[in-house]
Amino acid sequence: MRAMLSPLFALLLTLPALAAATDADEYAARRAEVMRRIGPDAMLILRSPPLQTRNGDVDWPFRQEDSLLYLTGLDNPDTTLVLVPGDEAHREIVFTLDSDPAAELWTGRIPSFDEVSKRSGVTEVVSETRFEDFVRAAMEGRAWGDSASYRSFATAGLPNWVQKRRDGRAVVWMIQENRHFGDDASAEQHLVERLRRSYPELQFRDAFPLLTDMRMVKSPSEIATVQRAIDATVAAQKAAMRRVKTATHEYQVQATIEYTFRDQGACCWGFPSIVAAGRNATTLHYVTNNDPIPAGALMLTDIGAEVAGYTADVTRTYPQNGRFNPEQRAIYAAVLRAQDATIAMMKPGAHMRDLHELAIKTLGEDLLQIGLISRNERDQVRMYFPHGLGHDLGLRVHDVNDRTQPLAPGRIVTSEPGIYVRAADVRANPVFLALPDAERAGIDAALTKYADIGVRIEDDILVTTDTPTNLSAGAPRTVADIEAWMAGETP
Ligand SMILES: [Mn+2]
Repeated sequence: MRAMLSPLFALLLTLPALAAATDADEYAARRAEVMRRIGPDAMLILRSPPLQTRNGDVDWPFRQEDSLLYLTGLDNPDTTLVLVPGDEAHREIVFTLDSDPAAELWTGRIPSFDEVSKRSGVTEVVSETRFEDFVRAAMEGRAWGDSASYRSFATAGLPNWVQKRRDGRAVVWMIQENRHFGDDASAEQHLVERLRRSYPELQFRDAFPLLTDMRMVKSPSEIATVQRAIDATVAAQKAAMRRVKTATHEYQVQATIEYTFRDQGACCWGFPSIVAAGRNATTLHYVTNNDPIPAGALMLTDIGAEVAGYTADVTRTYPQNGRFNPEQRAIYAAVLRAQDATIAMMKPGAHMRDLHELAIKTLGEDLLQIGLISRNERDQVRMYFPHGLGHDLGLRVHDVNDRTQPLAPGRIVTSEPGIYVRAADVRANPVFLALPDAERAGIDAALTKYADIGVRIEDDILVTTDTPTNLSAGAPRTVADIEAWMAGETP
């Protein structure tokens, strides 16, 4: 699969780093599918999130709402998409920022309406200042236009829509995931509440499940974009494995990773880098990355570059000095074997929950051999592997998914088993404490031997009709490959 796509990648690499791999026709096709699903009585409204203040005059970097990006490719703030499948003249409208030379002096160029139209494929592009007027005009059967006289004499802007509203058939679709009320209410929530008060006959539907269903299976252009993010991440893992040999602190390895992301053309990370040395690797979401790196310790780097809105998510664990010691090697081999077993099963029809159970059972076999558990029982394994096996990957690092659906070709999912030996936690665990004395004594000895070892291995797997494709296979993964790469024996 990688070989097959490589001419496309060569082409993509010649484009500016942030250019979307998806073209306007594909965005148009996605919107057409949304309109087919919501039907002629619907209006869908998707809005950008507001800019968030970091402190003083400084904002957090802007991130477009995922589904708005998915349907338009537009990554600017103050963007709204409206779809009205039943009104021929205004089926698709984008509201966006006006050009503003005074503002552009400070914050950079605002794309012209023409550029917005070319990128998204939406022909009707309108100033975002007219969105409120549009909503009122649509609901009340007025025209909406630039001048008052135009409004007075023109016919209704959305004649079908207003009739459906009066008949009680009209349905407004908005994303209502993570809905908050009161002071935390989103702009969407305020709009819903206002519309509900003014037009009690309107119906409202949450667009999130529909968009989740569409976004789960990735198109070829999405797969190519995720691969670009993964390639930058693989390069960062390889650089980190070499850097750690002379680094004294975690942040130096983090710097090498994030330098590589940018150097490879990724905009940024898709989630904060986890760069954990020694026992910090047993903290699942360790992100402070400030500690010294003990000599010979294991280094765990769980990282993902982001390209055109899509993120990678790859974890590698490797010894600071380039050689696994016997205890590290034993734990590593167990995690690798569980990962191999689960990746092989990532085929159409499989359920992630079953693969999670497979990982628990496989890890249990080795944990029993190692002596960290006394019987291969789920509760005992969970003392060392407390998280899930994996997740979908896409516009979010934990991408939208419907857990009732089995895997299908075009899904990209991670496999990330781990073993974390937190000896004090295990000794205080009710599962451990309930064991007979002899079993506890055996585990206790193993805990001392393997204390503070944390290993996670994570790859990004494309489900196909046949053998699953490991999109992140370029990052050394076996003990032999990691040691050879760190020794500089492999290019
Ligand atoms: Mn992950």
